[in-house]
Amino acid sequence: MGDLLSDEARRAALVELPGWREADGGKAFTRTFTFRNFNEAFGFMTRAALVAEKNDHHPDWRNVYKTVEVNLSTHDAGGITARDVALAKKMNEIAARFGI
Ligand code: H2B
Repeated sequence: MGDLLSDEARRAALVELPGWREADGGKAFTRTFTFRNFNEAFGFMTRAALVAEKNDHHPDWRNVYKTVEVNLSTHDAGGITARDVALAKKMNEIAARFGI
């Protein structure tokens, strides 16, 4: 599953992850994406879901109309690992295709 990132490693990772911040006392990374409409929000989720399934690493997320609130953590490890950083990066790339 990979090792939990140190406080310092999490801070360094967040510098490379615009829009993301810590949540749950440092056990999760969170970002709320706001799209133009529901169609784009769900399009983002569809693409992100395929990446998540391919890597067997899945987001906790909530969609309300055109917003998608994402919380990432590695459940098996009890916090943030490199796998969460990788998924967050990928989600930012996917969102960028929607101009976010
Ligand atoms: N996703 C996340 N975010 N954390 C996990 O620990 C996790 C997962 N574990 N997806 C995976 C699936 C595990 O349950 C399977 C059996 O590999």
